[in-house]
Amino acid sequence: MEERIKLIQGDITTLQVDAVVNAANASLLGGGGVDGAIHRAAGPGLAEICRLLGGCEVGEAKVTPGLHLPAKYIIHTVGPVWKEGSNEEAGKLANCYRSSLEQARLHDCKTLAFPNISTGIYHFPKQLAAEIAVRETRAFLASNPVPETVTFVCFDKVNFDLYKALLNT
Ligand code: AR6
Repeated sequence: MEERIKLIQGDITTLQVDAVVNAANASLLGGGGVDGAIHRAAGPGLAEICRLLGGCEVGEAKVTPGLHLPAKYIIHTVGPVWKEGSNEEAGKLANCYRSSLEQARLHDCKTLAFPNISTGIYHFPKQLAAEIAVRETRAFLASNPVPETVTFVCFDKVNFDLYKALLNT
């Protein structure tokens, strides 16, 4: 595998990295899935901070402190809801990865971890989502020294095996 890309199966809230990415919704006020897990682990102060951010557009990313997480920052991005591909979902998901990587760079986050954005409650097809995540991350790392390493954190075995194949591990 490329030295700067890592793959693990597990819970993103436990990672000791400079920033974890949250698969949020446009309100940024919390929800289920990884968003719920991150809010629970970070503590109630996270919702208070998020309330001041005024939401977030699909494909964009906003940064908060990690609060009680081991991670220093949380980069909240909003993935697209899958609607049979008719709504430019692929381009919007690519924007999530690019925006999050750019926020990590701007905050000098040397280590960054991504969940599999949009592949849970938002039903984006896992294979296509993994291809977009790996392609956008490789492209960004090829032209930027920070982040130094990106970890894809897969919660489920299906996603883990898809990433494993794409990353040739
Ligand atoms: N660590 C890492 N990955 C996780 C964790 C965890 N603790 N928990 C779930 N996943 P989802 P979405 C995986 O549904 O599809 C929320 O309500 C999960 O297995 O969390 O982008 C938001 O507020 C899946 O592979 O996010 C939005 O309303 C991936 O994280 C909506 O869900 C993403 O699944 C966003 O939906």
